[in-house]
Amino acid sequence: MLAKRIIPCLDVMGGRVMKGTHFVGLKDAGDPVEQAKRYNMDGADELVFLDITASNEGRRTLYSLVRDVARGLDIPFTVGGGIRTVEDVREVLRNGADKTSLNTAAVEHPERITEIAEVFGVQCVVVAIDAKRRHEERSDRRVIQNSEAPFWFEVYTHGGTKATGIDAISWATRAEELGAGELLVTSMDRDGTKEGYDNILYREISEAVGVPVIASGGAGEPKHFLEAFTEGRADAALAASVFHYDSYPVSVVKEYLRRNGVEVRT
Ligand code: 0VR
Repeated sequence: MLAKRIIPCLDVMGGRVMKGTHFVGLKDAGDPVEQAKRYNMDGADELVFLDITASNEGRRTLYSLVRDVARGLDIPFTVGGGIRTVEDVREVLRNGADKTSLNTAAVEHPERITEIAEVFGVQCVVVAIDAKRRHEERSDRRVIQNSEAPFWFEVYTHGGTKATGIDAISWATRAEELGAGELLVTSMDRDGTKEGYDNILYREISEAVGVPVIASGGAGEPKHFLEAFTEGRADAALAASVFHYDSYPVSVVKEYLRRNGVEVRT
């Protein structure tokens, strides 16, 4: 089995790292270049940079900032937010990214996933899925039956502002068929709450696809990472708040995982 990856995420707005809860109430959480260097030194396996307002503002990603962040890194670097075309991908790769993540453009133009994978390879294409639990009845959706009321997972685009009616599990399998090399799945219900990952979401998707699944949203302590790998069967775990505010540095999380039998890189 491959080693599990720990991935800090920089949600960037106006050139600063921002962090909120459930995708709203964003507050300043530091300088992206400084944060990136700190995570690189502290043993992060990869770094994700999301320009979280780009799709909503209809503009492209902040290329110069991407370049400055990339300079301080020697780990794989994924850039997302506002990536729409093959040319956008070329530009972020030219500025130091190793992979790109697409959410809004992938939902609006699914053929882009294939186009980008054909030009740059599937290892470059991360499809980001922002999902939220919905409790109303929909017979055409993958309904999850557990001890609580039944629910399904709906895909959101435009930085969490637009509900699409699309079932997240079906979308995950379609994205894989189209050429996604990896899926970054964010639980909007858990984002910023520090209550733990929505492991039902990751387990459902991990069982439905063959590509690696990155769990995102809700990490608050080392135990949550362990649960994402055991209960959620995720391949990697991404987190923001828990690292930004230094509650638990990456190295501490990795040491905890190692002690609990999870293989992680040093
Ligand atoms: P934590 O729960 O603090 O670890 O956050 C993980 C993850 O949810 C966030 O880093 C991030 O990817 C959420 N994303 C977006 C956003 C937040 C606000 C507005 C937009 C977006 O488009 O991804």
